[in-house]
Amino acid sequence: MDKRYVITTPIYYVNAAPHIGTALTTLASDVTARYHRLRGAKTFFLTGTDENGIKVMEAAERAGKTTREFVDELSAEFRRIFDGMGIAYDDFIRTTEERHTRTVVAFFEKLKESGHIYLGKYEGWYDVGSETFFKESELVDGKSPDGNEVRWVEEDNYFFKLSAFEKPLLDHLQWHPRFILPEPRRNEVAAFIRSGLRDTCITRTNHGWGVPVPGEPDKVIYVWFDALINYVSATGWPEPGWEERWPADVQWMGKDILTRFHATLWPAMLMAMDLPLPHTLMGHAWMLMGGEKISKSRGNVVPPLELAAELAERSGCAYDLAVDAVRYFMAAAMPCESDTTFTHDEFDRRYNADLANDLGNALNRSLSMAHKFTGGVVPDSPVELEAQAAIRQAKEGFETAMEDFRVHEAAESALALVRFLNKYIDRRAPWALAKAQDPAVGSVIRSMLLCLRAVEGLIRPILPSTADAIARQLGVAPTANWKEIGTQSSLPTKTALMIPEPMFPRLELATRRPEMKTPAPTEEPKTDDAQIGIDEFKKVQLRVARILEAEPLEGSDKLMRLQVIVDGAKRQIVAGIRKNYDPLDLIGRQIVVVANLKPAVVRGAESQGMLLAAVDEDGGAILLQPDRETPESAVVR
Ligand code: ME8
Repeated sequence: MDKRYVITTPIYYVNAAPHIGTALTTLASDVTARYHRLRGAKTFFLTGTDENGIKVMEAAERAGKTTREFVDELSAEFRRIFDGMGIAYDDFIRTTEERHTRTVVAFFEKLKESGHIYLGKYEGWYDVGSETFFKESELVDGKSPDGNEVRWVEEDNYFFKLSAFEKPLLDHLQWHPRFILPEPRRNEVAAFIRSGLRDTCITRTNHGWGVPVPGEPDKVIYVWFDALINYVSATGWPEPGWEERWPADVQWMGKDILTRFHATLWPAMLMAMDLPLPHTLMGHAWMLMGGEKISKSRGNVVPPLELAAELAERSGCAYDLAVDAVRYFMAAAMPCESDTTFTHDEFDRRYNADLANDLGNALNRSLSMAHKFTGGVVPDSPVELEAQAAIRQAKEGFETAMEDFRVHEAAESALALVRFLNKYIDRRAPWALAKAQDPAVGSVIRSMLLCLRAVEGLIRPILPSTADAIARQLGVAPTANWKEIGTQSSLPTKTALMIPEPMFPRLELATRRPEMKTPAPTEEPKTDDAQIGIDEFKKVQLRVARILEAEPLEGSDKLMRLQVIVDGAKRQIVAGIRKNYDPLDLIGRQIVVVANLKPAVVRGAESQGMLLAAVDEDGGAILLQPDRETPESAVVR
């Protein structure tokens, strides 16, 4: 039988459409689910929407809709966005569904029968923002500890005996070091529990929108008590088969809802019900924008699919790959212990550096060189040991990172293999081996292609469409089994390769979103005829390029014909540097070129750009090159 693996996200309040903060947890969960599916597990990946409570009812009122209309529309919007992001959930639960209400009622009744729930009187300060009661002593300047407005509430209500679980919870934490990750949050949770747990009021009187208390229609069940039960409602409990879907292997969430709710109330409820506890609660940090948490209530939201559509338009990449680029950004920037800040500049930077340059060049160079030097097929030569070692290291790095749910480190491990591949190509210089008719060229090309195939497998949980595109260009089926990654049989010899297709065209500064553009100077500086303004200079696009091939141009004793790679594509440049340089000195070097010069024909050969060189005493060329290794196609200014 297949191994099973259960992953959950929080269920999201439907008080506004999802943004990249909300989508962050769902994406991390999706990467986890896709990774375990590749490892052969039968997954149950659950997400959904939290549709009860005052917060949702008030948002519906503000929108001028009935609560029912409002929750239906917004829940559908969450689904649309998650589907659009390629979130392959196995189930989507809504707390207004009958299957959920039924389970909540069964939970409530069972806990009442077993004496874990009792009727009492509640007086306290209620924070609608977080749907939580606070003591007078917990308020800060008359507001909740999160800074929300509070209102005084007095009601006859049911209480859950949370205080009885202080010791069992602390014992569980002690015996299960992986119950709470990342590690530092475990101490926060233990400190919170040790500071003392009070019984929790789990019903509200006359608050309208929620699951009614059985036999007492004037009361509804407190939204957090009801919401947490979603994880069990979706399993079909108590019907047979629920054990296939519970306990969760990992429950992903933001740190805001870890300590009080998922790490305290939730396991206590499960203990009271005699149900097993989840293996791990993973509480990641926040994504900030402008110094604040990105949140629906703060209004500083970035909608993920708009970000993708805008990227596709600005860069010219296919929409499904732009969605992958957003997924990649979220995975790579995933806040773990500490918060990270989202900026559009950082999003662009990562796109250019990691996807356009590193991944784009690795794919383009590997396939182009295989076409040039081994006839467009995977050669039948041994894979070099250093390539095998790099693949193994990246794969193990990915696995270790995923073991602890460190999605950002897994992404980094996959990218490390891409970077290794680019450096390996520079160092092993297959063009020079081919020229010298060195038989090692076959091994180098096969090693490059196997690295690319391994990259395809490793990035698959994060960038599924990109992985499909790479597999297609390699002429093989998508990696379907994690074990195959890095094996020589995953890329059979003689496989016919496709001509590389550019996937992630570089973003030009000029295509930045309008608010990102550098403001125009208010006053034009004075110029004379010999001087040019900065705007004129900016028209010249200078880029770092890498020389892939070099050979003397026939019929000229001064000119050299170079093939360089710039902006992910190969170009020919004809330059008068033959007197000072030997072709073999040039291959693999980084130089600076004018990238937007109109092509010209020089001695019968087209030159698609110009390189920059200083002029020596005899009028010869001294090539300008960066003083350290530079990201491919870096802008020079
Ligand atoms: O709390 N950075 O729902 P919610 C990182 N319904 N993660 C973020 C984020 C940000 N800026 N903003 C939101 C609820 N999140 C309850 C949950 S579960 C039984 C009930 C993510 O819509 C993060 O996972 O307020 C956070 O915990 C969750 O969205 C809160 O979603």
